[in-house]
Amino acid sequence: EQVNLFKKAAGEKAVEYIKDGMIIGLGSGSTVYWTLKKLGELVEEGLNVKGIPSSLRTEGWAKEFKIPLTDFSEVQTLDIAIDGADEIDPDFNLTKGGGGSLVREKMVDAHSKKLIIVADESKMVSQLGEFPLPVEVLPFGWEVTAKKIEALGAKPVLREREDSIFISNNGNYILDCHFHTIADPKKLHHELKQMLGVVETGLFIDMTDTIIIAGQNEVKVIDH
Ligand code: DER
Repeated sequence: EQVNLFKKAAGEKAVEYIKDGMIIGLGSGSTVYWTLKKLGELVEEGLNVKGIPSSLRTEGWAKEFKIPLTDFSEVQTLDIAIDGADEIDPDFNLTKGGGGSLVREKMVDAHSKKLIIVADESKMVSQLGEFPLPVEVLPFGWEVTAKKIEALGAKPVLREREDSIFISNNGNYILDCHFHTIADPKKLHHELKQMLGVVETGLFIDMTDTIIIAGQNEVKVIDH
């Protein structure tokens, strides 16, 4: 339906930033799917790039689209990362992790010279927090970790899929934390990050260079 057309338009637009010889951070999610599909067409036409996938699902799509892959044993700095988001605030801070790939996404995005976020207009918010914040936690003692997050004012819900506990690509659990509003995302990220048992949060702070937003009439490119 319409939102899928917006995702496709935003995802495909990002390919314009990809130049021959680049090492690309391949994000995760249904919007980035369209970036990967379009990139595969350019690779078929001779574009010479390599990508590091930020999830097993993205790795599968990259292979399907014959995008050559590499990894951090070969490169430590990527030229550009293209990723999606669940929420984008006016400072370009993000909530991510809806798809459960936030740790590898942050690893890929943080080591790229430029981070481009592709999204449909529904992801733009005035303040982060309505989308439950995904937090990746160690399975060992997750109940205690959840209690500490609760003390920060959230209702943490252990993510399940098909009646069993969701396991991330890194073998960890994800708590979807219902804060409702996050007034200071940077402060909350640091409070969570230093908690014993927390692996990583879905708050991507001060990382985004450009957002590509598709809506009713247009695809907007906004630099930070
Ligand atoms: O899980 C993630 O972080 C994804 O990037 C997600 O935030 C975007 O998913 P979508 O493009 O399928 O909406």
